[in-house]
Amino acid sequence: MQSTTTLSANTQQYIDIEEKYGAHNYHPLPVVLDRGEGVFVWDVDGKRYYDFLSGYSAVNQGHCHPEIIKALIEQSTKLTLTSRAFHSNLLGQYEKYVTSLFGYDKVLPMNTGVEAVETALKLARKWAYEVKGIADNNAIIAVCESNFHGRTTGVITFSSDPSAKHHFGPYTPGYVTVAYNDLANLESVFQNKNVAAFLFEPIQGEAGVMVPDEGYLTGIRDLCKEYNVLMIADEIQTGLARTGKMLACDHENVRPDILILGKALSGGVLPVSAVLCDDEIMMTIKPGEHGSTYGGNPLACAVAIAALEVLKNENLAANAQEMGELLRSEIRKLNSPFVALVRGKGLLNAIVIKHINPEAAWDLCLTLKENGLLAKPTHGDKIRFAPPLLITKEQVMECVGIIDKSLQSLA
Ligand code: IF1
Repeated sequence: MQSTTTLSANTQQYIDIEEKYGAHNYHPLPVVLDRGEGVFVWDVDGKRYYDFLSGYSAVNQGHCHPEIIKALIEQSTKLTLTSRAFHSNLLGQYEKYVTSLFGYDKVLPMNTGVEAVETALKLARKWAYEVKGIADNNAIIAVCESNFHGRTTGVITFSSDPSAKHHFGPYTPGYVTVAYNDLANLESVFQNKNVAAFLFEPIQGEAGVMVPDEGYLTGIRDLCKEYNVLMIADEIQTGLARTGKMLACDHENVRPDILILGKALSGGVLPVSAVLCDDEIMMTIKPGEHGSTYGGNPLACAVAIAALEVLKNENLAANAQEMGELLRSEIRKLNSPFVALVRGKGLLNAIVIKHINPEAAWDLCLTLKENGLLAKPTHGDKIRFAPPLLITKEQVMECVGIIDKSLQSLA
């Protein structure tokens, strides 16, 4: 898999120590970073790169955004954790802020993305039994083929990726898989009265940035309403300005019943996730029935408010929309024989590499790295291009130059 890059002894020593003492659950690009600012990261030898992964879309606001870091530093000297056994002066303030921003009655704060997904699934089941009237233990949640919602034993149950679930069984019952971007299939599954909810990604990230047809989100909304099924949008990756709107669902002016946020909710500073919904759903969970030690901690609240303010104040959704269009059209203009297609929305994009060498996408990423741009291949032939949302036009053009030069050396 490793191809011909020579690494400095300095870089190699960091990689070696990870290799020796860390679990081998990742296969990173051979670059060791020690600093980030805006759209840039620097390696331990001082070389600067454009970051085209943005911490898997957690760093939408750019690395070490001064406003977010200021909130982090100020709050960290005052109070970081109370647990939910006590109140804090920031939790209510954050809850009011985030619910009014997204237009829901209530929020349930968690930490990582997958915890918020698990929270949404638990809410959907409670609602199914206590509001919809499904017989206990009979609720079914519909999910999509090729979904990615995280790594817990519960969530991998309904993954269709063998590497995510092989030998991690036994799996959990209560899920049915539908084809993505297929409303007819969804409606046929909704004939089962025990279907309580439909969990989906407005654009499938891990699957390779699969953008559904226009009208898919509206169609989901209509079907969920018609069949009394909760519409659960996992906007952990697509939300928070990444696709050119505050939420990807905003592209079709659709409001999910349950909204899941994570990643950029903290601008990449610490794990902060959230589930938003109205009282009819949220109030089914009573004290003691769900929670997390760190969920809603005051440090996270301060950081999340700052991170959301940056998205709004810097108009990052509009910039993502504009820069995304520029990036896709400029890459298409390169007319590279090795780029089968470019797809995406806003700054959530992927190219599909077409080459006789099955390692070409990996090799291209190594060349991009040499030329000063970091991106990571997935599923062999796809490369995600998702820079921080504050990237400028000049920077996009410079990156297209790097991509052009790197594609040419692929030959
Ligand atoms: C990894 C991809 C991105 C997510 C959606 C929930 C979660 C994620 C839509 C869970 C997480 C990650 C995790 C990361 C790889 C990554 C990813 F390649 F898998 F698709 F972002 F592009 N819902 N996505 O995308 O959130 O618990 O991780 O906070 O290495 O697993 P988490």
